[in-house]
Amino acid sequence: MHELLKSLGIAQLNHGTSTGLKSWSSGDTVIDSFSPVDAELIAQVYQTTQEDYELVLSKAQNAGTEWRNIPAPKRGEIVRQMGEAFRKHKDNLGKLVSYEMGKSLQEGLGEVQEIIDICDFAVGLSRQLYGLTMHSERPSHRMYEQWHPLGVVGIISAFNFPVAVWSWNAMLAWVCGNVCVWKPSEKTPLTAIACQHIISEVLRQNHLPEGLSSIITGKAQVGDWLVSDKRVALISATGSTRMGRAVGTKVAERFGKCLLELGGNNAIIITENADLNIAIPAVVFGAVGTAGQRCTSTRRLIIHDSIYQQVKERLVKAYAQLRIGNPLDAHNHVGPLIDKDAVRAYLSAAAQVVEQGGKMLIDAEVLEGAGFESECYVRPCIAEAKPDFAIVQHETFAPILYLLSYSTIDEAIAIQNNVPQGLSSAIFTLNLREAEQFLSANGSDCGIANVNIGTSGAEIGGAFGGEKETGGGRESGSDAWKSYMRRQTNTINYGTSLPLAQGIKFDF
Ligand code: UN1
Repeated sequence: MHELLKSLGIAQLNHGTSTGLKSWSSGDTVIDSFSPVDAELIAQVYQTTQEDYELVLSKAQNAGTEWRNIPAPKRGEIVRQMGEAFRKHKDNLGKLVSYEMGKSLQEGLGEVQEIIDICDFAVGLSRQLYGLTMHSERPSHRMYEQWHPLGVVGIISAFNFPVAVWSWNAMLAWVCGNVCVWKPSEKTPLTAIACQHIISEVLRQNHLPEGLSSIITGKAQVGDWLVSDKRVALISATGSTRMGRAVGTKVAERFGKCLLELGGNNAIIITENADLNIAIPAVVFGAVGTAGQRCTSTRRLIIHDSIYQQVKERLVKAYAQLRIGNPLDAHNHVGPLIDKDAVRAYLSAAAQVVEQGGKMLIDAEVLEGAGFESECYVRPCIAEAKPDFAIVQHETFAPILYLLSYSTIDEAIAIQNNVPQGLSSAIFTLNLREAEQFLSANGSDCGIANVNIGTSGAEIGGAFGGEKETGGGRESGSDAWKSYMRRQTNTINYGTSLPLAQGIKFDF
């Protein structure tokens, strides 16, 4: 591990050895980063003090003035170099993501691939920050709109995608001419520091100010400084609905901009016309992949009653084949939960579904013994439930799948929509009418609606986010870049008179 950290520019702080991280802080309080894989203390990271925070913000503001004057395609060139740097570090960073967060190595590498892909996307975008031109109603007038940088963008990210979600925000924010201050989850600070090292190297080589990219580390208090700070034009926050509600309210109070990507309670509808040979693997991947800790994880399965029994049996059989264990071993399908709090939430949800009248088909269990010393490895479980159970309405960040049944497609769609969250949804059907109804205005109310693919694993090219308690924000592809810029409408009079709009006369 020491070698891996060193290759990413991180010097270990534990066991009294010296610091490579001191530059991020002058304080004494440290955050421990434990791996859920084997309970090892990977390293300790200094927590940002208020003094550090002030320094970070003033450096960010200064860097912002310089950066916004560099033409967007030139900013794109810097982001291109960042993408190259991430290509170079893909293996080591992917491994660190897997070890610090506990997701499979393949998924850790996949996250770094998302960074590389969004860099490529952002490079192209840097020549496509288009505004529209409108026809003025007045003679000899031209009207158009342009997009300007916002200034400082604050990024708050969650432990489950410790690097990819940051990059969706940061790479777009940078080509749009902003500077970024990143507060990563206190559960995964090292992967963030590794990214910062990779970015700062590129900035140094291009003689750009380090304030273009900063990290602040710590718990909610540190995030609160960022959220309440009028100098931060946009807060992009990923995490729980509870966190998003607090952040959204504070940012709204100061009329800042907010991009929220919060909880999901994602469902797959399996109709009687589904191809079960693709539906079953999609459900299993969606429900147990990343140990059920994606915001897009499949939590509810809405099954037509004519095939309910068959789907249930096939799922129980598939779950029996799952291998739970060290995520760095490619042989395993399911790694650990992030920490023991997450294990407690998993056990509590499993108990609640039974209390509320549900039936466990595969019981909740915390695995013990060799290889499971971290006490974070849990058995993915399946419960039969009813759509309106309080626990089914709630997002539990763990591999618990609720089976629900329906008899008409209208009922299935109503069940899918009848939760507070609105991130991702899917239908498995070979029937055109069912598929189109699901995608229509009367269909799924989610930000993501898929046909014959599962709820998780979105590509970077589409806008990512959802409705209702998911927060309404969109990140990553399509025109999500517009959230990182301010729109200005310009009207230019190149004539010799001053005609007023709406036919108003003002003679004197
Ligand atoms: C998240 O869990 O916050 O669609 C993001 C997916 C991933 C992103 C998930 N590409 O599952």
